[in-house]
Amino acid sequence: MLIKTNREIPSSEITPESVYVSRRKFMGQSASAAVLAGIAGSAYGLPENFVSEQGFAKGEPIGEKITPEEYATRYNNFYEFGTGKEDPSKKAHVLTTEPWSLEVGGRVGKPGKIELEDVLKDIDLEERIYRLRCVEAWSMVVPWIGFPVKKLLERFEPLGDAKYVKFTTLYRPKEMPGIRSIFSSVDFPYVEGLRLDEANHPLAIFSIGMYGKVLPNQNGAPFRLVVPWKYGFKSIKSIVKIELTEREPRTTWNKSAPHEYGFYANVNPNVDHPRWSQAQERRLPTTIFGRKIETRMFNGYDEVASLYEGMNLKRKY
Ligand SMILES: Nc1nc2c(c(=O)[nH]1)N[C@H]1C(S)=C(S)[C@@H](COP(=O)(O)O)O[C@H]1N2
Ligand SMILES: [Mo]
Repeated sequence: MLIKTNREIPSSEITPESVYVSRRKFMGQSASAAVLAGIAGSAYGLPENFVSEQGFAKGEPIGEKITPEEYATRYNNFYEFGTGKEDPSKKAHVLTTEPWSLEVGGRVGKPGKIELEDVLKDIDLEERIYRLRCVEAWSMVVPWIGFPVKKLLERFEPLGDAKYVKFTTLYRPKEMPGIRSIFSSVDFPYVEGLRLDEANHPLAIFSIGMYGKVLPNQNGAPFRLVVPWKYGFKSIKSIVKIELTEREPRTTWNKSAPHEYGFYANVNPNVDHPRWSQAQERRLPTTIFGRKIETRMFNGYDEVASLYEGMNLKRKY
């Protein structure tokens, strides 16, 4: 579903049922990434501004305004660099993101290590405009660049008994001051998880870029998850390890405060966080005095509802 709308239209005049996801394949064939990989001085095989260089305008027509890049890249959660919203943009530049290898193991037929550059050589990248809503009730609309999670997992041949996927972030205290800090409230390495069928849903992507460029470090370079129907903390950044498991993995936020952060963490206006309501959100850019908008079930991505049929989402929060 791809509807062209005038980006100048204020979001208030657009029906909420209009497009909330749009996709664009900006690289025609799988060979295109390999072609780009030849460009010298580029990040993991891709040049800076690679979308623009491919001749595509930034941003896709969408029923909601795209959050200005400076907000999406300066107001972040990335506890490895500190707990303040501006810590990641101030401190994450020291992170070395090249080379970057990924380890994939657990219940797969072909476990192994793969260089990110090699992953990108034969995968089609797409731009997807997704809302991301933080559990702290702010949200943003970002043009992500990436590819479906399923595309990577299938290469490693998941076994029949694999039910969950566990993702782990890089643990490198030398470059991550938040790990060294005594004030951190969570354990490292940061771990997240999805049920395998959630990970395989076409809306779940690995992202390597945003706003037409490779990901800034503060947004999870070089390689992060984006699961648009779940609270932001599920979208784990700077992933180095992926394991398929039979059992539900223990996750960072669930371990640190189990009754505040469940494993599922689906955006759900009907289930409050124990300390605040989840019925509304503030769209960046905004202030605490800014206008609130209604939060939608599954962040508006209704097509995932069938994944949870028959489940009590108040208990499985
Ligand atoms: N490794 C890691 N991933 C993380 C986090 C983190 O602290 N560490 N924070 C999460 C939270 S709470 C949110 S809301 C999103 C924020 O993504 P953004 O900074 O790109 O907006 O990243 C998620 N991924
Ligand atoms: Mo968050």
